[in-house]
Formats: sequence, C-alpha cells, structure tokens
Amino acid sequence: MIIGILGAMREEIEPILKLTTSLSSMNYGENIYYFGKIYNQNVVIAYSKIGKVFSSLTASIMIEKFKIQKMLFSGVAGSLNKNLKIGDLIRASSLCQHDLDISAFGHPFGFVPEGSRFIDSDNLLNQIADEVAKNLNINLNIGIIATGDQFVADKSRKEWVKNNFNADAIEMEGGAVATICKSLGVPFFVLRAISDSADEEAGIDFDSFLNESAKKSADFIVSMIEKI
Ligand code: 4EH
Repeated sequence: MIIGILGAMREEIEPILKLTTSLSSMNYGENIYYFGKIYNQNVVIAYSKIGKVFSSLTASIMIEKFKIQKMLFSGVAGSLNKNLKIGDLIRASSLCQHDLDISAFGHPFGFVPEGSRFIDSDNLLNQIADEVAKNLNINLNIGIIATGDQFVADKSRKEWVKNNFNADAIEMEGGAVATICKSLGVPFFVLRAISDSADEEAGIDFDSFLNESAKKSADFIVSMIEKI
C-alpha cells in the first residue's frame, strides 16, 4: 500500500514530514515529492502550492507517476458555520467547486455537464477517521467543503457560498483533488482545521493560526495512517 499525503502549503505538510522516516525526495513538474515511511506504511508526501490547478497537477502526478493507492489531504480552512471555531477539525463528507459558473446556460453553480456538483469522499477512510477521533477523544466535525480559487475574506461571498452549497468550510484545493481522485479511481479523504472565518478578519486570523491549525490536521492524519 502506498499512501499519498497532500497539502497546499509547506506549513500544512511540515509536521508530517518531521515524523517520516527513511526520507528521500524527487523534483518533478516544478514540485518536490517526498518518499518515506510512517508507521511502516509507504507514503508519498507533497505540498502542491495554492489553488485548484496546482493541487490537481500534484494529485494526478501522485496517482499516475508515483502509484499512490489512497489520498489523504491535510490542511486548514475558513469556517462558514458558526459552530466551527478556529482550531476545530472538519472532515469533508463531500466537496464542491463554488467558483465553477456556467449559470448563463441554466446550469446550477458548481456544475458542468458530465460532472457532478458534489463529490463524496471515501467511506472506509471516513470510518477510520471516526474511529481515530473516538479513540483519541477528539471532536471531528463532518460537513460539506467548498473549494474555489479565492481566499475568501468577505462576509457577502462567505454567505453566498454557504447558502448555495450548504457548505461548512471553505478552502482552495479539496474539490479539485476530489475530482482527480474520483476520475482516476483513488479513494480520498479531506481533513481541514479551521484557521479563520472567511470574513473581514480572515487575513489576520489566517496568519495567526496557520501553523497551529495545520499541525492539528497533520497530527490527526498521522494517527489515521496507523489504522489504514
Ligand atoms: O491554500 C490556500 C491558503 C490561503 S491563500 C487555501 N487554504 C489556505 C485554506 C483556507 C482558505 N481558503 C479560502 C483557509 N482560509 C481560507 C479562506 N478562503 N478564508 C494564501 C495564504 N497565505 C499566503 C498566500 N496565500
């Protein structure tokens, strides 16, 4: 079994790399892929850089070139749900692209023909996450994660995404990685720890809480690897 672990920013994978043994790396497609072992499992780790295009590229390379068989995404997100506070963990039940818009042709936001508005994450990986949360006494929230190529720091955009997609958290990569993994038949899991509330304070909150929240997500992912 080869497990792929993906983040968008270096800060999101750094805590995982620190726990990886027999570490090596390779440059490919203007990115760095790390190889090693966690709990005796083979892992391929990368941070894609920010956004849907880079995360799609990195996910595709992990699957097609490095032959990963499961994909775990770890990172931070903005909260769209007043019950989700900074530092809280959320796993995606499903993901969507909030900035995908061909509504001029009568299609709903987030939909293109032959695609689907929402993509469900893998049941077995979700089950493992729920067990890990239970065993470690961690509160793991479950919800819809909306993805788009925007850092949302605006109340009106936040409310729009929340209302149109019934989404609980917002970020810039998960829906893209979900699309790639579904198309290529690789089970995937997306975990995020809240870093901000996607409102006017988001920029400041993000800078203050990125490292702390990224580590919470990363540590949880590492605990999951023991159980896969
Ligand atoms: O990878 C991007 C990072 C912000 S952009 C998406 N990540 C963090 C999740 C996220 C997010 N996405 C959209 C956390 N809060 C979000 C929000 N809206 N409110 C970035 C950050 N720092 C430097 C450069 N770019």
